[in-house]
Amino acid sequence: MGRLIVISNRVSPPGDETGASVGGLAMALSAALREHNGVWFGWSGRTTETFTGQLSFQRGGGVTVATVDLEDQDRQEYYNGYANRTLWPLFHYRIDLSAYERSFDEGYARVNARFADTVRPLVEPQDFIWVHDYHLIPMGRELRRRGVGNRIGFFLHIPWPARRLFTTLPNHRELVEALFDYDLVGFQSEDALSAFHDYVTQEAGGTVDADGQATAFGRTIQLGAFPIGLDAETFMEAAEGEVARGWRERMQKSLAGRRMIVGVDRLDYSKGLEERFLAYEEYLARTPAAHEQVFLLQVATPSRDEVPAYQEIRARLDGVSGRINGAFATADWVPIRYVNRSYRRDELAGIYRAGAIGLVTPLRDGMNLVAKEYVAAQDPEDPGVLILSQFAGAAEQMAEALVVNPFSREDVSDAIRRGLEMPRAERVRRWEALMDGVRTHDVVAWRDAFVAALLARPERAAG
Ligand code: GDG
Repeated sequence: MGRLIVISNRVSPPGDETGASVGGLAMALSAALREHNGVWFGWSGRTTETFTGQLSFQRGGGVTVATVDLEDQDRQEYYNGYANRTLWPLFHYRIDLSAYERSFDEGYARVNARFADTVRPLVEPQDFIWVHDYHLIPMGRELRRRGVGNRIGFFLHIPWPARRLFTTLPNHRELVEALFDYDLVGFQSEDALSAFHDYVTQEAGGTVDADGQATAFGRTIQLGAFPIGLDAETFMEAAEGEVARGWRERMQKSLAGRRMIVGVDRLDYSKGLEERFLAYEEYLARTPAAHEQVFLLQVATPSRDEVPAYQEIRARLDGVSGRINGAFATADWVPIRYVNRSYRRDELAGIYRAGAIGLVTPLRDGMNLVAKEYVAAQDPEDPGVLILSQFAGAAEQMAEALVVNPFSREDVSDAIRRGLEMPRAERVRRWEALMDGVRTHDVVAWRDAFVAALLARPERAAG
């Protein structure tokens, strides 16, 4: 079998096991590549005045990482523009935030073509290629144009929007047509998959058969749902390590007998942080007995801060958390500890473990790995309770969580009360079922399922 070539916007340097880089994608992919003698290609994160297409290589841990620098204009139009100001909000149902500017389209097309030019010489006949996420939807088409006949799969880490929303995108048809240049297109959830089916059959005039083969634009491809999992083994090892233990003890001390609700997210409007704060406020308003007995620790790691909507959500959260703290705090109790910094993965494991509740309430999320990490970090004898949004892909797999509607303050407030009162036997029973799923459907199972489905596709004649 040939090598696995992974192409994604950003890559993690080899040996980055502490998880200095934030984002589920990075953590999942380094685990997936370790076993496949893989090459991982992407943007270095750096920009230069003019594009040179010069590759830099780093090797380590059985993985070769190849990166290329982009131009400043690429960063603005492709990364901050089309990827994060057009597609990200649209795919997370925020058409109010989605910007449709032609310069963004051009930047997106340009960078996909540049990536394809740069990666093309690395591709050998036996290799198979796995492209990741919304930044690189046209990559398959660009590679085909350059004569790549190898098997190419695409995986979307974020939701696929409902058809009526998706058609607000001016070039929606072109984007979907480009997906038909892959051999396999994978989604996180059945929900995302069925939204895509809907587009194919209702908008593109195509068909999808019972095995998930879709035909449209004169081509047939395989579709499937491949829910991403945690690098469970490594994460659990980290959770048992010294650093995690140190943080657990440090958190225990700082609880001072109080119970902690914990949230950990990239600071992103899709994560429902403002709604979460307001639901917690509702809980405090309805539950005077909880005052001084409970607090919410929200770690919100700053992200994409060159994009205006991210500056706005950050300012709003400062305002809302400050207002709630002002209204409820006492001389020795602050109801929300709101922290804008990042922690190492093993530190996070210790923090999760100290939380009586893991509060994971995105308004839309492809999967959400934090929900799985919270579960994996719990004490089997005395686990905490996961509260999970029905709009996270993870909800399809984690029915034993307290599943809530994140738009309803009352619903979330009720779940907080229920979680804090839940008897140990019920907590253990729910946790065991959740943990079983986290272990079975881990990142290795995800990779294996995707790769097997890709390799099952017939080979094309070389271009
Ligand atoms: C996208 C999709 C999908 C957070 N703060 C810190 C930190 N994190 C880590 C978490 C977790 C990851 O970042 C976040 O992953 P999520 O899955 O929750 O969300 P996205 O970043 O939006 O990821 C998502 C995912 O891709 C994978 O397909 O699940 O739906 O949106 O691992 O722990 N990590 C560290 N310090 C922090 O402060 N080290």
